[in-house]
Amino acid sequence: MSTDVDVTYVESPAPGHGRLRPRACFGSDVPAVDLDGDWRFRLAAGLGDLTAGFQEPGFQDIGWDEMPVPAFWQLNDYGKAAYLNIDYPFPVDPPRVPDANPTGEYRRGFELPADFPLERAVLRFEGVDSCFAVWVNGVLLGDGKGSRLPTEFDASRAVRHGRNVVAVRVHQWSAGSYLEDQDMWWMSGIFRSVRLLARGLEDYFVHADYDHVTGTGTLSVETTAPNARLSVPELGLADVDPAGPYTAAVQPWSDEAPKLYEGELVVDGERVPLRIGFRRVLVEDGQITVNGRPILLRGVNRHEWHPRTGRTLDRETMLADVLLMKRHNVNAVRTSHYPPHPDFLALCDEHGLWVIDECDYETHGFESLGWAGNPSAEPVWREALLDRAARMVERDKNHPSIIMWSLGNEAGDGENLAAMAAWIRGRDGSRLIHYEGAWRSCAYVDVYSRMYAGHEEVDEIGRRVEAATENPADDAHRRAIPFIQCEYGHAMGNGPGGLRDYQDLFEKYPRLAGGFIWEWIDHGIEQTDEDGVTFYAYGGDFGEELHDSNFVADGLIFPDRTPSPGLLDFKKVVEPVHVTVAADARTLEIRNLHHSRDTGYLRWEWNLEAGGVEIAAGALEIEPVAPGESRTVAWPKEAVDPAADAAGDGELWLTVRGVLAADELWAEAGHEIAWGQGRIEADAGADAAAAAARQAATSAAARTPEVADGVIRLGDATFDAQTGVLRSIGGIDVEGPRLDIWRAPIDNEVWGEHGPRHEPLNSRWHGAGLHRMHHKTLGVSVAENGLEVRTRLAAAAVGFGLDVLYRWATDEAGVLWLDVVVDPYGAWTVPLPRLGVALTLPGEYDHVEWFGLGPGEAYRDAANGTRVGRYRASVAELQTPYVRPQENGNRHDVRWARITDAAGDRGLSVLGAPVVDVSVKPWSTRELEAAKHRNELRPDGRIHVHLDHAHQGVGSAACGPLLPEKDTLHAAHAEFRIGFAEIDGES
Ligand code: IPT
Repeated sequence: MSTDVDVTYVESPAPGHGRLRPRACFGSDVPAVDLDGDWRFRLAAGLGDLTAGFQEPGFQDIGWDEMPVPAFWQLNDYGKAAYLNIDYPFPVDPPRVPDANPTGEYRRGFELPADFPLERAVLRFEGVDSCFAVWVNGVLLGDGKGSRLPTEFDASRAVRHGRNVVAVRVHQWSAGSYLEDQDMWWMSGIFRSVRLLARGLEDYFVHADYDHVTGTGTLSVETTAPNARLSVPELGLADVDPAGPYTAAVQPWSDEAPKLYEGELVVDGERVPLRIGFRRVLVEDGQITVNGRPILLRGVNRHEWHPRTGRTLDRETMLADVLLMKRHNVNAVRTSHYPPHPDFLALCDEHGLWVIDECDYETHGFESLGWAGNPSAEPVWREALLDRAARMVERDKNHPSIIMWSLGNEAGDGENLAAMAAWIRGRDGSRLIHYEGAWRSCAYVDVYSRMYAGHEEVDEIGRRVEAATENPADDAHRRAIPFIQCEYGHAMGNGPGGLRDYQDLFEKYPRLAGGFIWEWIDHGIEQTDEDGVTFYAYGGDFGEELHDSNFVADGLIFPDRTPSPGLLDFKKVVEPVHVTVAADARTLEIRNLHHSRDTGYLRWEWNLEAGGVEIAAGALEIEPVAPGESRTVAWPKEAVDPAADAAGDGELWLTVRGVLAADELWAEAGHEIAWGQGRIEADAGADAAAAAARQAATSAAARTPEVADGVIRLGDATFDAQTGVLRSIGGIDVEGPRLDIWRAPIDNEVWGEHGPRHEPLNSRWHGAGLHRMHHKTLGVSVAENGLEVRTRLAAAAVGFGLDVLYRWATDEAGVLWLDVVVDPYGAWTVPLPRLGVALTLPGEYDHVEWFGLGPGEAYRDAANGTRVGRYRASVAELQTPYVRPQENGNRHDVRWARITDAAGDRGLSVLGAPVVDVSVKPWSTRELEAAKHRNELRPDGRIHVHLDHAHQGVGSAACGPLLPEKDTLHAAHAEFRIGFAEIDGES
């Protein structure tokens, strides 16, 4: 017990005590001592359990455990991470927090060399979650809050040469927690670096403007030191007064050409390196312009995440994010929902990404209270909020990549937000102000920002015909400013779908400046099961009292940073250069959507494939296309006039790819940026002849079924005479195919539209029994030209279902053709998850080769990242390991597939007529649906093959609009055909 300790700061709305005023984060050669590494640690259960005198240098911490800094204690054997999206994990009774307030007591010794200037000692914390107090050698320096913001204390009166002891008390919960209700794991500790440094130059502010009309840059560096000198060799500035202003012809900074001028400030012998980017950000004619040209944000929302270290990231991980973004045509990041580690911003400056830097502020849990008591509107919180805004702006103001300051996320509305905006405007007029929660009036923001608006609404906004706001003055302002979707395309699990439709709108209407996918990465926590198999934990896995399950896993990349199919889809959708391969005109159109880069950095390659086999390839010389321009060129002559015999080998496809001609900082030469594909139709006569031949082959059934011993034989296939279900094809034992309409529901179907307005599809489907349909055989009839099986498919307790007719016939080539005719009966009230047939094969047929879209999974509304070709993969490789198992791995528009053994010479051949969706799994839909984590899925010894006529789209309804009608699969009359043949290498 330690009643002598003053802990009133914990529940005080005040942002801290004893702190130095905020300033820029910058490197310098002042003496500094890195305090990262192992600290002594004890976790107290609450304020009643603190260790008296732990801050004293002589305190005996022998026997205390060790805790790494930077790190979260919940990821280092103390306490448990907890995931909640919107709700607070404690009673909403601000500023009070629970008695059970785990408090980390940290201690470490460090040496200060004899030449360290003690009078200038500053102790700097880059991030401590959520509240802390600091002592050096037993002297209290102060306390702080604002987890993702830096805090500095003057340590001069406490430090000495030789050995020192720093002690930090970190509280899991504090008044500050009310301001940090972001949708993420609650975790605590000193999670960013700690340093003791000698204060030198206090602060500087680079003003580097660019006039695109004259090509002139204007530089002025404000500093807190009157005697500071500036050098920027490339601009011919040597040892000059930083204030300037200096003008020079410069190359501007942009996401595409992130030109940085290296410079240096020198003050009293201290050297501070500068990286200067010249640019001008404005709203002009209702558009966001940079350097005089409109920008289109092809963005992602990025939380800081690593599956082992949480929001503690090393530079390598930050660089991995930047490189992955750049390589997938992402050009913008919103740092949802807090300022990231400062190194990330430096990487954005260097590699070129537009950044919305967001303040560490969210109070979403007040929404369920009707926003009563919301800190955004309560005077008692104003100081804390202004403090947060200032600490973000001061820390990050010298990064050219930042084009907007965001006040925070989901914090309702109120005077304090307007005050933050006003303060920021006064301090830095060179950037725009963003806050989505102000969308109803947009009174104090520069962009009209929304989240998850559906396509129709975005279209209305693009046309400036959206519904008016209450106040006419606000309405006039809002109608005049650009629009962004700060969140859209919720990337939870399988999906998002419908991105192309959004991008078409963004590219169509000048007012629409693009958007940011929610979100970049799944925040799964890496775990290993008893068998040593890795999986990712999500909400509820740590026994939380309240949690939001796997809503924390909704990124474009998996926790280990493997791109999900969603990222590949997005990469194609947001290509900065559109390549249209027009088959009718035999032309190629190159449309450059870049902000300022011409296409001269791309090398153009083409290839021609027949049935997925390359028959010609080459390079194309295309004159650079200026930004905003298009150019149409002729096809390569080999494609205009393909070899006469080529057409016989299947569909002819011309693929044209724009790849990096030379290495860039973020990718090597050859990296693909844009591509287009066009089918070369064989001449009409040949097509007609081929169609006629196919017709003749399938209608002229070569064989008549024979019935004997409870078995029907048709060619080399056998069927169960009772049920009419196929049992074998040649030597392959099969079960099915039978009609199948069920798929393991995806997250967008489990969660439905955010909020209570719609019952999620999954519960409607379960209510209708779609996951437990029964087959009823109505009749099996053998005719001269084949077999006909009539069945009904329906669930217990309901009066609706599907009439299914299977017609089997063989052709002269020995192909077994199945025609399926489906007719719904009764009153259907739900769409179908899928419509196709399912069968199983022996486990040895665990490889698939196909001709169709690939190489990755694709669904009707999320197929942009795939192209027509011939592909091969093992069944294991065909699975997409979503954090929560669900429908995945579909290959779309498949013309033919061969499901074979590893050698590829025995198995089943499947023919689309003309196409079929194919997914092949080592487990059943039932197992896939039941599994909560990927490690729970184990192959069951059979190969489960799904051949679908159609799938319901994937959409993004987990947090977004319902699936559009055009992507919905209704129960309706349908007919489709699939061919089967045995592949037997020996025959
Ligand atoms: C929106 C949040 O801003 C974001 O942090 C995240 O929670 C996302 O939803 C869902 O994953 S808020 C939502 C109520 C629209």
